Amino acid sequence: MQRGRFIVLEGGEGAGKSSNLHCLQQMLEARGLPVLRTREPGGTPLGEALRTILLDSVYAGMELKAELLLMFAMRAQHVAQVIRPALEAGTWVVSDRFTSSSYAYQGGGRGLDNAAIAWLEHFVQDDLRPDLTLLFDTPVDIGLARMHSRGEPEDRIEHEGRAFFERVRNHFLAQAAAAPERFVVLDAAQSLDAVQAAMRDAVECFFAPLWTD
Ligand code: T5A
Repeated sequence: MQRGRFIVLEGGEGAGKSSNLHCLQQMLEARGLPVLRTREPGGTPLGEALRTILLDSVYAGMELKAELLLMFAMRAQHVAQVIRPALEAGTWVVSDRFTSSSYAYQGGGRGLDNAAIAWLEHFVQDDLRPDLTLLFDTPVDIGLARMHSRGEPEDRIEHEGRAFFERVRNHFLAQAAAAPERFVVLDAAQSLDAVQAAMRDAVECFFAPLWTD
């Protein structure tokens, strides 16, 4: 049986990842592929419980290293319980965020050491990496305006200032520039229809060698 493929949607707040996830799932299913949709923080009962803690403003003073370790505790469960078994069973996994978010938020945003994040990545994932990361990139102001237009209370991380989200955005773009063979950057400031069309083209193009075999 052929191993499934692992696609991750990344980007800053309000970039439109969740809005595009369903469209990606439908596109893959239309090709007859089994698809599992998941998210981080979350993805398992333990991960969803940790998500509640990570995003709860009650923990506003959370130590930065505690935040990073909770992200990787959540991920260890997600990888072992959900992602790796699905891929091994031939299922395609599409995830709203994964380890690039830890590099961008805890590394770029918080200023934690990249080498520590890389060590945790290897410890938790061994050689598991996304086959393709779709980076939904928007100017910070647009993302924050979309986020605020939903009228929901800000969570602990959304409460950060503009400079934090600029660092996050720049770190995502730097990751994509450093690994163009597994990142595609999408201009997510366009209309949702235009973003979805660009995403479909990017995915078709990336997996064309696999699909024409
Ligand atoms: N985090 C996560 C870390 O710090 N480290 C980690 O390792 C991980 C995994 C997760 C938080 O955790 C942090 C990052 C986050 O701060 P979350 O609630 O999952 O929290 O946060 P987000 O993933 O940012 O979720 P958002 O819902 O804020 O962003 P999305 O999913 O990118 O945006 P979406 O699709 O919900 O869209 C937002 C709004 O914009 C509209 C939508 O309708 C919606 O109202 N919209 C558009 N409007 C116009 N044009 C478009 N093209 C649009 N696309 C979407």
